[in-house]
Amino acid sequence: MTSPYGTTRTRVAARHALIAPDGHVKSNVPGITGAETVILINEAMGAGFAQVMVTFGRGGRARVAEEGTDTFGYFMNGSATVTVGGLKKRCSAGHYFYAPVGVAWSITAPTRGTRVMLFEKDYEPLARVEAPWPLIGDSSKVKGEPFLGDPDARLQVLLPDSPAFDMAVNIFTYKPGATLPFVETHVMEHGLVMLAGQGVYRLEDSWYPVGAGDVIWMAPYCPQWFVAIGKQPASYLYYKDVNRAAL
Ligand code: UGY
Ligand code: MN
Repeated sequence: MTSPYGTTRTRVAARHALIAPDGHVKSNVPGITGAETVILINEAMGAGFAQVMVTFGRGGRARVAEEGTDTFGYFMNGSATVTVGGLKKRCSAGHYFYAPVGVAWSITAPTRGTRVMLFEKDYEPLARVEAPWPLIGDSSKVKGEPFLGDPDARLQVLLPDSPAFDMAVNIFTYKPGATLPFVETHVMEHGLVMLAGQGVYRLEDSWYPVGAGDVIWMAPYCPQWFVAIGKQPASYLYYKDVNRAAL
């Protein structure tokens, strides 16, 4: 889309980034064919993980052999068949999968326009802790719990809260006017996509209007806060590195 005078809401700063959909440029990624793939966040930005959006054409597919990363995929729309290790399921909007390090996964037979958001991380094993296991789930079956006691800001935790898992992926849904209760500053890193609604995100010392389709990177210790605005609830899907030692 052309914007007059070369304007965009996109901003890439040293410790955070807002990537608006108008600036997307696709990449060819090994293992993914018949799709438009956009690498939204990765090490080149300064991040410790990758966030990749794949939009499939008819006949498109993703086939990834065993890799050194763990991969989480979330269906934003459309439908396709997912295999992870020995699991297989026809997935549609709101379904998700997790492929641990060393487990092959695939997405095949997508309807045209099927969009999947991937988060990839180099897995950090822990001595004497079991390996994480493959999963295919449905976010509509995951209960939203009040965040720090606020029933207007609800959190759905999509992956098991087990030391085996070194990443969390959650959905946060806010009623209009609800906020993160304080400006968070923490060691965990985030990659985020707005799924619905709108609001204002504070990242470090800047405030950004955001809406569906916007992607945000927050480096470790990036001060962060959100308020939902408008008449509809706002929700976002986000990644977080978890469960590992300080040193
Ligand atoms: O899990 C989190 O750190 C979450 N409360 N952060 C966020 O929504 N920016
Ligand atoms: Mn946070």
